[in-house]
Amino acid sequence: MALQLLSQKSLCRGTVGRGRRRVSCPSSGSPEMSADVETRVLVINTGGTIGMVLHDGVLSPEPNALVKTLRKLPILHDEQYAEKTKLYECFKPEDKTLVLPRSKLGKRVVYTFLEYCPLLDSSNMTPNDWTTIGKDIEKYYEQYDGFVVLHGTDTMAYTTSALSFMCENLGKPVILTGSQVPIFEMRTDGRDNLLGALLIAGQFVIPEVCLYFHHKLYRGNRVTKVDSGSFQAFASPNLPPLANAEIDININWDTVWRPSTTAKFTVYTQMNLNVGLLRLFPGITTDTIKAFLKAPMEGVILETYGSGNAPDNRADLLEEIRKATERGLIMINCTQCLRGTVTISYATGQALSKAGVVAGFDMTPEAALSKLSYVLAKQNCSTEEKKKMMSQNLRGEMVADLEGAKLSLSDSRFIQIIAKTLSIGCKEELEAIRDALMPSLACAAAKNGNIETLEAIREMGTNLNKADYDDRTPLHIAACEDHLNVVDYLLGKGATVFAKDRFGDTPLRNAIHLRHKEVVELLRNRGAHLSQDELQDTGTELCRLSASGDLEGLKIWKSAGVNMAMSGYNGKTPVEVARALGLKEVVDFLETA
Ligand code: ASN
Repeated sequence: MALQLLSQKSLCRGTVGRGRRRVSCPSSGSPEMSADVETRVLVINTGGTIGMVLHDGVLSPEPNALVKTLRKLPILHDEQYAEKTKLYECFKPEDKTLVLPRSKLGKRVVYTFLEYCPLLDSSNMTPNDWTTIGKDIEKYYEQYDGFVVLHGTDTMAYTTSALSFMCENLGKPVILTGSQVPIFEMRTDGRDNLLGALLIAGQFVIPEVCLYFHHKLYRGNRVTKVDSGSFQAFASPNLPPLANAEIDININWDTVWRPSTTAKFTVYTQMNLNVGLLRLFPGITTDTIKAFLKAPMEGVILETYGSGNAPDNRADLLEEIRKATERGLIMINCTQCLRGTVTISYATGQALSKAGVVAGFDMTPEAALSKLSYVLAKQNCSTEEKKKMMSQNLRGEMVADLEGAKLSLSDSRFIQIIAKTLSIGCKEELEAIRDALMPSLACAAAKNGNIETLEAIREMGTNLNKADYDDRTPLHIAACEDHLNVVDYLLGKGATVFAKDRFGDTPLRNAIHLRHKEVVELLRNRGAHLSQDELQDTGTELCRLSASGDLEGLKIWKSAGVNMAMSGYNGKTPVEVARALGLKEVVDFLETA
C-alpha cells in the first residue's frame, strides 16, 4: 500500500517543548492577543463513505479529495489562523495539514492527513489493513497527541476491536470514525463525526482505541454496527459510552480503561487468520459443524442462543465440538443476543462448557474474533495459557464472571488496596476496616466453597467465627451449601458449631432443613446438637413429616440426635400420627428409632 505522508524531516521542531508551538493569535476569538495551545492529531484516511463520491450512480472512494474540501469548511479549518501563525512553514506538507478553530478549552487542534492508496470501502479490508494502521500509529506515536482513523462503517467494529488488542500499553487516544453520508453532501454526518473525533483525540488523554459516532465515544472493542440507514449506526450494548458530546464534551472517566503497566507502547502485528465465527441455528447439521471445525481452523467463536446455550440433546454435535477442543482448537462461547452475557445457568450451556468451550462472557463476536486471532498468534504460549487469556479481560472487552472476584478476595493485598483508596494509614483504622469487611468476605468464600480464600482471610488475622450482618458465620453458609470440605476445614480452624444466627438457627439446624446428610453427620461427630430453642417446635415438625410419609426427612432428624418420640402441638407423637394414617413403613421406622 503506497502512502502519501509527511516526512520525518519536514516535521516542525517548535520553539517550546518537543515539536510544540505556542503562538499568539489575534483570530482566537478573544479581544486580546492570547496564547493558543496547539495539539497535534494524525488523521489516517483508510477510506469509507465519508470520503466517497458518486460515480455512475454508485459510491466509491475519491482519492485526494477530502483535504481539499475540508480546507474550505470554516468549522474544520481556520485558514486565517494558519496564515497568521505561519502554520504551513512549520507543518509540512502544507497541503496535508489543517487546523480547527479555537476550542472552548482554548486549544487548537492541528491535524495532518495520511491518506492510504488505494482508499477502501471497509468491506474490502482485511487483517493486513489492520496491521498497516497499527504500524503507522506506532511509527508516528511520539509525534502526535492523538490519532483519528477514517474508516468505512461496515467493518469498523472489527478494526476497532483488532486494534484495541494489537496496541499494547497504549497511552494516547486512537479514535476511529466515518460516516453514513459522504462529507461532500449537504446533509452529512461526516462533518460532525470528524470534528468530534478530532476534538476528543486532540484534547483528552483517553488511552484507548475508541469509536466516535453520532455524538458518542465508545470503547472500540464493545461496539457493533446496528443500523445501516441511520446516523446512529453503532451501539455498545454492554458498556455505556466513554464520552457524550452534547453542549459540552463529557468524559466518563470512571469508565475509561487504565492500563496497569508502565511498559512502552508497541503494536503486535501478527494475527492468526485461521479463526472463524460459527452461528448456531436450529437444525444445524453435524456435517456443517465438522466441516467448519476441521484443520487448518485453530479458533472458533461459537455464537450460541441466549445466555450461551446450545442443544444438549444433540450428542452428535457436542461430540464433534469435544473432539475439536481435544485436538487443541480453541472455541469461545458468545451469545447471539445483542446484550447480555454467557453463563452456565442452563444445562444446555453447561453441555458446551463440558465439551471444552470457553465462556466469552459479554464480548461482542467482533471483539471475540479479533481477540482470538491476536491470542492465537502469541508465540511461546501453550494452548492452556491461550485459553486463559481468552477468559481474561485484556482491554476492557468483557466483564468476566465471579471467578475474578473470588481471586481478588483471596488476594492478601485486597485490604491494603481498599485502605489505600480510602487514604487510611494507621494500624487501628486498618484493623477497623478489616473487621468490618472480613466477615462478609469470609461468608462469600464459604458460599463459593473457596478454602483458599478462607485461608487467606484467616492468615490476615480474621477469626472465622465472625458473623455477617445476619449473625451468620461461614460455617452456617458452608452447611447450607453442602460444602462438606469447607465445613471440615472450618471445624478444623476452630469454628464453633453453636453459633446462632439472628433467627436462632445453628449450622446443624440449617443442614437438617436442607437435608445435607453428610454435613449433619460431620457436625454431630464434632459435638453439634440442637439448642432448646430449636427443639421447641421440633415435635410438630416430626409429626408433619410423619403424616406426609416423608421417611427421608425423618431419618435426617434422627441422625441429628433428636428424640423421635417428641409430641406435636396436639400432644400426639409422630408414631401415633403414622399409625392413625396407616403408614406402615413410617410406623416401623419410628418404632425402632
Ligand atoms: N460501505 C461503506 C464502508 O464500510 C459504508 C460506510 O462507510 N458507511 O466503507
